[in-house]
Amino acid sequence: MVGYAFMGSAHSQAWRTVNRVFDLPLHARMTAVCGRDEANVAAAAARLGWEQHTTDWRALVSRDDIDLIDICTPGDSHAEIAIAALAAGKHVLCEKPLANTIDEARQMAAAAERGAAAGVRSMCGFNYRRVPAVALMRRMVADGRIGDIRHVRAVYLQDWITDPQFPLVWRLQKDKAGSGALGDIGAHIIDLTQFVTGQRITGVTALTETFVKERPLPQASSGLSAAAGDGNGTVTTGQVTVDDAALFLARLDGGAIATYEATRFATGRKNGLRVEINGSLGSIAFDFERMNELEFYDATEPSTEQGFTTILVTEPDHPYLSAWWPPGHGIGYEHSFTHQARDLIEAIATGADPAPSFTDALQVQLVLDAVLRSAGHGSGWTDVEPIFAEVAA
Ligand code: SOE
Repeated sequence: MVGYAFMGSAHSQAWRTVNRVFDLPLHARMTAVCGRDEANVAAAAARLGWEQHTTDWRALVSRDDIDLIDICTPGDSHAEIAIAALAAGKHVLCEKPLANTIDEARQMAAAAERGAAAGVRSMCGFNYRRVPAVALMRRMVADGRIGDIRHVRAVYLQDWITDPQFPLVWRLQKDKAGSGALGDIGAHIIDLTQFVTGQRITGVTALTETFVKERPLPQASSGLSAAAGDGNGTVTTGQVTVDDAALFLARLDGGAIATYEATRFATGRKNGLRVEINGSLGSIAFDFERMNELEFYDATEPSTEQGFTTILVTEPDHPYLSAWWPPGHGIGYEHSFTHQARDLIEAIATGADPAPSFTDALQVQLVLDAVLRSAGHGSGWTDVEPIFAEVAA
């Protein structure tokens, strides 16, 4: 694994757990973790359960006893690491968003296609697909339970940078993160809604905003709880180069229309990911803050009995859940990463191509790009570029 901060911890938890919960044909061995700072990566290896540590990711990629590279770094290093790993014949799991630019994402998707032809698997880490209620939502939509989809309404609301004194961490720097709320959390709701509906976004009209344009530099390049200043009382500031919030309307290729909102300024909302889909025969809604539940409205029921039903998604017949606790006991955020590891291991073992592929993640990147282009041109209608240039010709 390369990187060991928030996502690295979540992935490590998954690798530690996956074979203890799921019966799989392959066993995950946590061989080595990589980070730039020797002392910190050594401590992380001990804390997270990795056998060895290194400060050189290239050393991991060239080792014969490593089969899979898990990339949990900021977006500016995804492409280089993933392409080198795939070329060396390693399977790759890469955190979202896939890359910082479309060019990089295209190169990664091409490397993944070449890898697939040689039996090398790659997957992008859109973990919310693996929440059982979301997987059930997709199954019910595919089974026609809500009929033809008309509306998709998706929000992802956080508030961890509302304080203007919160420091300029890497997620607020375009060269490191590619974009702000849009790529970090907007990418999740783009992927999730496309996954659930089976429809893809074709065009958008968008608005972005950066409310706080300058922030104190952080003590260290860290994550969601960094401190400002140099530790000696001196605080210098830097420019925020990404969006704090991104809103857009979209059309999907199956005829649905959609609204999306991704913001880090929704005061009081910590990880408010909510998606509602309205169809000709019913509606279905998911709220991450109640992640063991799904709301379902069945318009084919007698009018006297219609109403939103809350499905408690904890039954063994629900996706992933036969491996966990008895009905009603519930699961949490980290389980989505364990399910992600499960699905990837199974794909590697069976020789299947896992989803979301790098090409799927490239398509999300193309939507992000369309949003930024629209926002940069007075919110004008902007088509999402096709994945394959020749398809457009
Ligand atoms: C920060 O906004 C963050 O950690 C994202 O990077 C993750 O993808 C999301 O799951 C939670 O919030």
